[in-house]
Amino acid sequence: MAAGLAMAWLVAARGVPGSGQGPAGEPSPVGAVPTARQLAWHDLQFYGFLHFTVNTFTDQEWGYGDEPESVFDPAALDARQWARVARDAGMRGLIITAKHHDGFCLWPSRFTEHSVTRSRWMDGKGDVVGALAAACREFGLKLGVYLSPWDRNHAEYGRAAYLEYYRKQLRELLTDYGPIFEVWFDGANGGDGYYGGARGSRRIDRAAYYDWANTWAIVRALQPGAVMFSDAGPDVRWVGNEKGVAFETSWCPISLAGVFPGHPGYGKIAAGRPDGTDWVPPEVDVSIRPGWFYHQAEDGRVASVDRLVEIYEHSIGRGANLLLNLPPDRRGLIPDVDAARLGEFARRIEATYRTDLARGARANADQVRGKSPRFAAAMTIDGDGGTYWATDDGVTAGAVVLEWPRPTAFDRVVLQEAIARGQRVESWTIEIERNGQWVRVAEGTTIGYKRIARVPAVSTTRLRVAITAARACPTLTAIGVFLAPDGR
Ligand code: FUL
Repeated sequence: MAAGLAMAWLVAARGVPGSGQGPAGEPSPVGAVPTARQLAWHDLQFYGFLHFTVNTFTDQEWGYGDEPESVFDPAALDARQWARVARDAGMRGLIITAKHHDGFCLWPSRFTEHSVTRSRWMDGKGDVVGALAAACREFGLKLGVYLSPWDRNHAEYGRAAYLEYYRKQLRELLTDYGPIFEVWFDGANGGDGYYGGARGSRRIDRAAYYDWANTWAIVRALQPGAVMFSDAGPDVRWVGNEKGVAFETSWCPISLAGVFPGHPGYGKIAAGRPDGTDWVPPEVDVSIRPGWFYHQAEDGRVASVDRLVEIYEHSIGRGANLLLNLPPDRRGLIPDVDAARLGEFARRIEATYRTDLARGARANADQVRGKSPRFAAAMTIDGDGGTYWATDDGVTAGAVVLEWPRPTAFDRVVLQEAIARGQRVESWTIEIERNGQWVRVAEGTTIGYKRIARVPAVSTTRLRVAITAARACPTLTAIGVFLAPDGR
């Protein structure tokens, strides 16, 4: 398939201009809109990363590619423990480094011997990807794979033969392990490596060498439900940092023409833009420890519960998905301290978001699309992600007021747009009524799939969410109101 053709077929669907269905019909989509597979991905919100390979045993972050297979020797590897820890934390899936930059394969690939097959683990008969796939099935999690394009072990890296090898490995992973929800294409390339003994530096043309359009086509053919992650999407994009923070103003649309994984100017476009041509939402990848791989020296530096809550609110709370890394240790287990910390974090999140106080309120709006009950303010508090409040075409500001029979205390307000119609809201405010006056307690810019607004702990009978600017008539599918039990 010609690269251009493949590109056109792969990019996210665009909005259909001018398909207005009248004032009481759904608003026309605005700009780029998500595909069905992207909508399903947005709903996942939170899933885990597993960085595990020879590096775990050599104490490296980037293996050079000359590590003997025998170093990979976990004494008690238990993929069920990984899945249990992830599921208990509310994660919906796990993505594993099937192959990191060092080239060592965690599954018995038919195309190389540089894999678990030559390790001591299970006398060379083990398959980490297979064990994880089985554990994910058992624990109701989705499975994703990271297959590093950069391979510091392979003799042909930088030449055409390596690309063939890479694609064969990809086909293997996408054929042998059941449904894959996300394929992670990393953009890193540091140049030097072992390269089959040549030991040197190999430069590649990042824009051309990997011929991404035709690699992506393999994923579409073998796993049509999977999203692909890279700096250039085509389905999910990098947020631009590894610190656990999405942009305060964050647009799912972005213009990706000419962008490729590892693009040097990526930082400048990472926030997206309202008029971006492609719907490619951001994913926040961050580790629970300083490193991506396990290092004993970092056992005392596991993120605190407060830090994890901050990451959650700065990623999921800014319209992105959160990919939190939990590196297994040399035993082949998620370390006890990480598992315990994650559990505490999950209990905090659960306690905060268990009870949506908006459900006990009445909702009214100053603007309702076509004055139709289908788009009434009540749609924001009905617990149904398929219904939403909207205004008439051409009306780009409006407010929903929630009213409780008794004073209600809260410290977080969650807003969600009906993103299937495109990302529309440009700014919003949150006010509470105090002594007959509206007092502003929060304001912000974009919403997207979800925005978590922290507000000073307040008690009131009336809360007003105002959309103050939007690219077209705004939509809100949910307004949630919550109180953290311990005030944090
Ligand atoms: C980076 C890699 O170089 C790191 O080792 C890690 O895998 C991270 C998630 O992506 O680009």
